[in-house]
Amino acid sequence: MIDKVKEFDAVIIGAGFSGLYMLHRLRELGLSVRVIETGNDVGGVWYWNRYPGAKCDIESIYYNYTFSKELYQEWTWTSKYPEQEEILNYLNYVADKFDLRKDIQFETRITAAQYEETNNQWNVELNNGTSLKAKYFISGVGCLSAANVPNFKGLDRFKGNWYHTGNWPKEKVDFSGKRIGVIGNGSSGVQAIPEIAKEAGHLTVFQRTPQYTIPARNYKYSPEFIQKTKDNYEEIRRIMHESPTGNGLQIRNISALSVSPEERTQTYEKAWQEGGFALTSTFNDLFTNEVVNESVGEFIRGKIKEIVKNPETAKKLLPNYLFGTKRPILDTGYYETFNRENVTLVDVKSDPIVEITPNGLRTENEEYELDVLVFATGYDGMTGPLFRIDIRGRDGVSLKEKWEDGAAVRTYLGIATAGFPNFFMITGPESPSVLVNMPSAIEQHVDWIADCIAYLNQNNLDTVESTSEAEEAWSKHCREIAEMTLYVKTDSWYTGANIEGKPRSFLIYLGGFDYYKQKCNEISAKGYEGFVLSNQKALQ
Ligand code: NA7
Repeated sequence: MIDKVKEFDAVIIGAGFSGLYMLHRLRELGLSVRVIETGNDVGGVWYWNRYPGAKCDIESIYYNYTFSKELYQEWTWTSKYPEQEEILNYLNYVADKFDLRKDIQFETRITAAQYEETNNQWNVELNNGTSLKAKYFISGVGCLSAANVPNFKGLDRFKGNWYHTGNWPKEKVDFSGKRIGVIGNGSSGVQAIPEIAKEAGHLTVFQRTPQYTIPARNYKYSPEFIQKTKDNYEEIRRIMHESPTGNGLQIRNISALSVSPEERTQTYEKAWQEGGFALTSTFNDLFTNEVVNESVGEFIRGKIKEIVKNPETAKKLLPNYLFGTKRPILDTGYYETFNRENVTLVDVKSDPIVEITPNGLRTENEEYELDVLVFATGYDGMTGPLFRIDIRGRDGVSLKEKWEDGAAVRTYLGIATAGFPNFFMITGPESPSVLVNMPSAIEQHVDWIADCIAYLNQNNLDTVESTSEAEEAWSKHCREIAEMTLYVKTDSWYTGANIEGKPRSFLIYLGGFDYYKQKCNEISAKGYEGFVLSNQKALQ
């Protein structure tokens, strides 16, 4: 049972991968901590993303914590790409093992938080009308947790049930024999569509942009492989914490232009057969050279034409944006699903959705009768989850006001922002976050934040705040790197283009996780260069 204490050393938002480990680290330092979680249990995105087919597309042996060797030895993953339920079980296991639940307040949402200069504290307001005080206010909101339900006219009049993949109910949704519509075909839609098709009476997929997806070719791990992984714990941890991507993926250091077109195609074919992200690691210039990028795009388009029997449907499925500039997707039988008799593909770019009707959905040219509507329409990424809380720093200025024009998002290392003392963001905007292995990024941020707080305590300090100059330089560095890549050339959630009215800006650090970590370590080794550290109590 959560007690009635109202004042803490730290309040953390969210009990996902970030919040759980942050709680553990701060408790180890002897701090009093309260985690506030909206769901009724731990798990974060893995608590909410229960849609059929939901799984992780990072190898399970890397998609976990490595802070505890014992935990790594105790937990056994069943397959290469873990399903949502297995990851949720893992996070529950972690919560039990480290006795974390006693400091987590479930079914509660943080609505607002203000920094109070007079007492150098954060006042954290909850949706139950109460509030908490904390010296440190730490966000573990995640990068992709603010679900985007497009503002379609008429949704409130729809007579059937509708769901967003990122906010899926705990009870099983019954699709059997029903007419289902799925809007969206990013990672979530591509995972859900083949599973829903198996059960539905009829499935209509409303696709705005055709996507590249690669077969995951998931498989069960053998006991020998698992044992070897556990024996190699130190090496796994090293890879997760020292590689550019934070996982085992290694990009071959060879240009696609240095080999013949035949050899290039053979290489792509071999990687396609291997499955997973092997294709993205074939050459070192896939994401920097448009000619090379087009060669892999053409290869995948060839595969789609081979797999999908109806030429009209195949044509609609052919993507033409630069491969990899939207998040690459792994699938299990996605293109094959369009060979099923109970599946129809509708191109809503050429025939846009006009409204949701009481009985289904209407495009400019057609009306579709539906019993269930599934929104696989993604997220307001990076800033979305932070903006859903009214976070205010010095002089009552809100984060939203400070970053009002999206191009003006300014952070130092993606961890802190000037004017918001003692506020830390785990995998915030302008950190490597979602473009590397999330658990690696999370462990590194949590460790850095915990070390920073320990440093303050050891040095009789109580306040840390980024300088405007440091964040200006960091943000400029982030933008300059992004501009050198092909990512900025495509509309995606990476650029904010998926959210109506959101200013375009690339909010993920692309300089490599290894370099990023080194930079963070250098800054802390120099006594937290770019931050102002002080003892406000002594000054008051
Ligand atoms: P994504 O990747 O943002 O995909 C959202 C999908 O929804 C995508 O196909 C969108 O089409 C489509 N969409 C969004 N809004 C609309 C409207 N208004 N009309 C029609 N179609 C729409 O989200 P996911 O949940 O699949 O994946 C998010 C991340 O989670 C993923 O990258 C992994 O990192 C894990 P669009 O392409 O914008 O034309």
